[in-house]
Amino acid sequence: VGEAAAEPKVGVGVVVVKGETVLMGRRRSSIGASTFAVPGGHLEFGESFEECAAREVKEETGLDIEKIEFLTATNTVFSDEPRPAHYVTIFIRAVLANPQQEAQNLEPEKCDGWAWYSWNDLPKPLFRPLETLVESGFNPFK
Ligand code: 8DG
Ligand code: MG
Ligand code: MG
Repeated sequence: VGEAAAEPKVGVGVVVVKGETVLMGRRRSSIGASTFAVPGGHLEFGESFEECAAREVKEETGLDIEKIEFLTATNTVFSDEPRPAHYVTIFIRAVLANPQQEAQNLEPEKCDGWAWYSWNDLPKPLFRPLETLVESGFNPFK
């Protein structure tokens, strides 16, 4: 079957921090549809994690980020999806280059809209890689 040739892919998830909050939006994309995720996307050939993070955040929200740093990685097999997938997610933390800048929903076919959420009061359900990150006790504010 088609899945026999499938390979794990690398996703980059960007935890953009503003004050005590992080930027999240409800996904419309096929994998994890209607779950809340941080901005991010596929690592492109030749790209650093930091370049991918800045590019995806810009493409999806228009925001410029800085202080881009590696947080941790998660390993997620989406076996229940219509098209099974396996992602290694590189989680990155960053802050806004300009804290006054507003997030725009630049890919409305992929996301319902962006909002800032407190880490202690995250929207549900979370996209699975993010849920794994939260359940591990990880806190981007510590
Ligand atoms: P791209 O083609 O623009 O690179 O990707 P995209 O259209 O932005 O797709 P995406 O679904 O936002 O990201 C690509 C994959 O990255 C997604 O299908 C699964 C993986 N991914 C994770 N964790 C995270 C996460 O926390 N946020 C985002 N946005 N994607 C993630 O494994
Ligand atoms: Mg994306
Ligand atoms: Mg994208």
